[in-house]
Amino acid sequence: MADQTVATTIEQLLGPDSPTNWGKWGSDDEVGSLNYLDAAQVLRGVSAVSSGEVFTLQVPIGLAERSDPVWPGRAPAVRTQVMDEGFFTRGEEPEPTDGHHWADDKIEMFTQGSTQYDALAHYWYGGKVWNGYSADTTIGELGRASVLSIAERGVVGRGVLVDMARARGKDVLDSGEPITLEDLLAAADAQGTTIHARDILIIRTGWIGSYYRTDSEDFYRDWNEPGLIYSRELVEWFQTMEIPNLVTDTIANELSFYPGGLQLPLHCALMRNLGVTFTELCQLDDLADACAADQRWTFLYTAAPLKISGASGAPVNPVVIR
Ligand code: UVW
Repeated sequence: MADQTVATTIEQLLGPDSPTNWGKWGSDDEVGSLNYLDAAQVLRGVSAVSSGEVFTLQVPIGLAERSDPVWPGRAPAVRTQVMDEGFFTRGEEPEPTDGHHWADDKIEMFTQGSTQYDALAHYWYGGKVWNGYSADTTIGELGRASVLSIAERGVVGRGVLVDMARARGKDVLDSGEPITLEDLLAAADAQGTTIHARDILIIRTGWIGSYYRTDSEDFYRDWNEPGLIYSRELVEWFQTMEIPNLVTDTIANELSFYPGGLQLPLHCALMRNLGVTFTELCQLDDLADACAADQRWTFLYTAAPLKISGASGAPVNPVVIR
């Protein structure tokens, strides 16, 4: 009879021999599977461009009419106007003799409070982060595998979009709706898309698009984002396919919660163990519509998060060219 025991720790779920790429790119590596994106992959991405359409995947920061979507516990960005015409009108700023006026503003936000790259050392278990670095290297700032390394390198390659919402005939997947490896491959197949080795994998669930059509109370009720669900086969597939980057339109790129109290195990199995970079919270609806219209699901994907030293994540506005 199959073992029905429910894992209560990440270590139990993944097992002692979970696939890793630790050491594969040397003992100092901080960008993991992005190493797969060599010049040949850049050119393969460029060769997927045929119509010249451009799509930007970041959600807006600091919209006046709607606060930014964030993982519960994080606060939305606050943009503050620190200088504008009003300061002169109210006499709070001396009038410059040459007649110039100006505007300035500042932002307070979580580095993972918008469309973002996660640093490879963002999430861990067992006292070790990506490549085996000690979890102590995260104290105060990420001393190893911070987002700065990803930012300095940049990400360019062939992107492939799998539209799971469309495949299931929905505008948006339900709260807690899982995607298995089998589901992913079947949806790609139904689109007529082949996922090739070293493709940047982009999965649309419709989730973030739905945020802007739903009131906040409904959006966060019974919080459990839909997405990829952990299985050993899925992790082995990512490793064998040498997937460098997982991009989705959810806040955390995977099904949030599991029985036994587990949260986000793919952050551990893919990010910590394989060095797969995560791009989260993308707006994919317009891109998906364009892909569906002409049935071309591959393109050039380019991105570089902000260069924030020691950070566990950084905002990014990925650019796709079809
Ligand atoms: C969490 O860490 C909860 O999610 P993310 O990867 O979006 O930052």
